[in-house]
Amino acid sequence: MLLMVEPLKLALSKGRIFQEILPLLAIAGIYPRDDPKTSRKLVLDTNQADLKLVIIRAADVPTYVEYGAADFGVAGKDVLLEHPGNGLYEPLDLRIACCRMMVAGEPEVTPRSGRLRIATKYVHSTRRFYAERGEQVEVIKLYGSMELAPLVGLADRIVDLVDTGNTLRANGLAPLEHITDISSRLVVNKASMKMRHQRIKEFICLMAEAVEKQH
Ligand code: PRT
Ligand code: MG
Repeated sequence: MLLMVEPLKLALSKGRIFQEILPLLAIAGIYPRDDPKTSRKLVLDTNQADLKLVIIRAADVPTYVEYGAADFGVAGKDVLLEHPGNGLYEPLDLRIACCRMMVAGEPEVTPRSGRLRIATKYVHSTRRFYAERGEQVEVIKLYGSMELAPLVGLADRIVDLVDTGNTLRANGLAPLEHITDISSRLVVNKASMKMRHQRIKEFICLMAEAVEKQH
């Protein structure tokens, strides 16, 4: 009798993480059968019968993996820092989708006196950064377009991800302080790691080799 094993599910976001993981997967001999840019499918088959890709929002990856809806996933460190707790293993830095988390603002403007107001999607990282410096700030949660906040007087500063710096420059903002370097990490569900140890270990090793080959 053939024993059917559930395929492993790897959670990925479309966009830059999907684009940048493709070459690593290819080095590991893994090829998706569909492209999420052109397909509306959220579960993609690969050339390996026991591996499927599930396509979800970047910020949802840790949740899917923590609850075991995906066995493992790829998430930016920025996203993981906003998802505290120890519900996940983080065995590998994939060194893709790299950027920096930074404080930015209008270069010539001295902020109002009193508490600095910081607009960001990264509330947890921002609070921690200023708390470590013993500085009292007011953090305003936004879901996107942070660059607008200083221009319309919503905030004195923003905390955002910076790659080329073009987005800041285009809005008359400049990077002011470096908080941390960001790259994407492989995260693994704790139960899956135990139950499907052999197969997941093998995948982690293949990906680790691929990361080395790419650098
Ligand atoms: O799908 P959705 O838009 O909701 O999710 P998402 O925006 O988080 O996805 P995506 O694909 O944009 O980002 C996924 C991951 O890529 C992030 O979680 C980061 O870990 C990583 N990454 C790397 C970046 C950048 N570089 C980056 N530059 N994510 C976002 N940006 C944005 C940044 O927020 C700013 O708006 O790009 C702009 C700055 O880029 P430069 O080149 O102009 O400096
Ligand atoms: Mg985006």
